[in-house]
Amino acid sequence: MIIAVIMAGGLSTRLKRNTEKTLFKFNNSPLIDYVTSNLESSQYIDSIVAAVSPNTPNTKEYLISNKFLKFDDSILADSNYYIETPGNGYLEDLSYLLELFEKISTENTLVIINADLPFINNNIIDDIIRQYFKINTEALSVQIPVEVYKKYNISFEFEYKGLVPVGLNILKSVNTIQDQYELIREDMELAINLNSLEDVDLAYKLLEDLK
Ligand SMILES: Nc1nc2c(ncn2[C@@H]2O[C@H](COP(=O)(O)OP(=O)(O)OP(=O)(O)O)[C@@H](O)[C@H]2O)c(=O)[nH]1
Ligand SMILES: [Mg+2]
Repeated sequence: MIIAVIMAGGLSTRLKRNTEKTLFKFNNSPLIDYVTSNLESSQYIDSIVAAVSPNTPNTKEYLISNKFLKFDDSILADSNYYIETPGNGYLEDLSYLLELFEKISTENTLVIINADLPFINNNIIDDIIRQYFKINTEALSVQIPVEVYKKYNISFEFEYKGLVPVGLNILKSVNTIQDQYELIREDMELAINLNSLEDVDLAYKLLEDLK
């Protein structure tokens, strides 16, 4: 199975708003809805699991009201689940998730994605999944040249050798160090992640430009 995992348990510190970033409304929709609906339109993704945490209680309630089921120890195709991770940090919670998925099966593929990518679309997601299976490594990390961020004035958290990881990774469902291929793409749709209110302003401008 190909399972999408939406990381949705962060602290939303940089947004400086009294709201969980996942529920922050951009262009009238909560951020998490963009990622969810594009994952639902993917031709490869079988199910979606949103990883909430004690930092995001309202996101959990929101997902429950949107018919996300509580994840236990099995997973059915065409279903959406939420799972409660400890909320100790992205990497810590990712490792927690890998351990949990490993217990279910070591044969699943996990598409780990951030919840703050309002410009993402299902064609990009499917294109990346196709490339992952073509390359045939255990893990894939999507990276965008820093020039793309600079061109659009988009903020980024981390740069290494001129590349910025976008928060879209594909992994096997095993909690071990996995051989990783770095997939370099130039889509501004993947680069636009909303961290601060400045990013939100910029995203509205880009939305106008795209019209
Ligand atoms: N489950 C889980 N998700 C996380 C955690 N940290 C970040 N995320 C999610 O990962 C995605 C990318 O994280 P960030 O953009 O840094 O969001 P954030 O951590 O809420 O915001 P900042 O506090 O400003 O860093 C977001 O969708 C977060 O909700 C965590 O510890 N656990
Ligand atoms: Mg963070």
